[in-house]
Amino acid sequence: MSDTVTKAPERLAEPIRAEDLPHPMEKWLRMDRIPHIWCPTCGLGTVVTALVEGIKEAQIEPDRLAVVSGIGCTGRVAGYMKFDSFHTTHGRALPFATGLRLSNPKMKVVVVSGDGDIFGIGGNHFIHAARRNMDLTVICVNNFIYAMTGGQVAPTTPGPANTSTTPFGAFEPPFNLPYLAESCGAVYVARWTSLDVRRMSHSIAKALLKPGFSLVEIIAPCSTLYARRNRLGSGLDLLKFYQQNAIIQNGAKTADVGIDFQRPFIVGEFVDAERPTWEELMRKQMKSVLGEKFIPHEGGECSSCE
Ligand SMILES: Cc1ncc(C[n+]2csc(CCOP(=O)(O)OP(=O)(O)O)c2C)c(N)n1
Ligand code: SF4
Ligand SMILES: [Mg+2]
Repeated sequence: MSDTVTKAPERLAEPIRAEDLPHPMEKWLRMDRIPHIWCPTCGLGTVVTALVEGIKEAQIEPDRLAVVSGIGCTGRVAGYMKFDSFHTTHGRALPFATGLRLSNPKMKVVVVSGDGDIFGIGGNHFIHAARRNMDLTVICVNNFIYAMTGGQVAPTTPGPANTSTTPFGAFEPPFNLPYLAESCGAVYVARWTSLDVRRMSHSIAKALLKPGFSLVEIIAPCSTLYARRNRLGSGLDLLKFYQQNAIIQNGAKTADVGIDFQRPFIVGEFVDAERPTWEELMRKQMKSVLGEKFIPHEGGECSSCE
């Protein structure tokens, strides 16, 4: 018989508590604002993770990027992120972001907001920012509803979904957001679900590095209002639905990617085109008229560049 004695594993003096460990996203989040207000299984958490991963992948320094949001549950994203971040008024994230970008063309400006905010009251600003090919990235979290205010019908609600303002079922035709964006002139358009964290991150990185106007639409579960009102189960059940029903078709025609209620839908990278940006056109025009008298505004330096 062997005389080897198997030693019992040494016991740790103190158990490690999760709350004592640094949060892996600490560098990117305003930890003093955590815990966040979002419901369990809401899609917004993975969108924030994907945004951080996308910024890292694009190798953009934190002081070179600003995050702008409108209102609603999605509108809270800006407030949790440790960047120059702005929580603006309903529908006005895009004109605010435009002003920010033009005052400092060295900044990347990303707008993270909801379907109701950007395509309802803010729809006019969206179409003009895309038409101008303004150098902005829009991440629209599409949960098919005005969530924060109690689940009213949104411009994206597919019929016949039940909402608090359509208790007998929605019937207005919803926007197909990638089609709208491409028609108005966006140069990069992609759609993923909040389950596709890696694909979301890659698309966000591409969108951030692409000069001009880009839209990344994220289909995300609203467990508390959309799922509950429509008896679709939990946010987790909606994620399972996405897993089984999101069909990846990169390069699909945007006209074909409209979304019907609880039917299979298309995700992917749809548009990657070239067009002069607003800033390029403006500079060309001014130079052609003013010649050497035109001094382009280059934007300010950030603190780390000094
Ligand atoms: C001028 C104005 N009108 C109405 C509101 C109320 N309001 C706050 S959030 C919201 C809905 C936002 O929906 P969405 O953008 O889809 O965001 P979600 O909560 O779904 O993420 C509305 C109408 C407001 N804040 N300001
Ligand atoms: S109400 Fe809906 S969108 Fe808002 S935090 Fe809860 S699950 Fe998310
Ligand atoms: Mg919404």
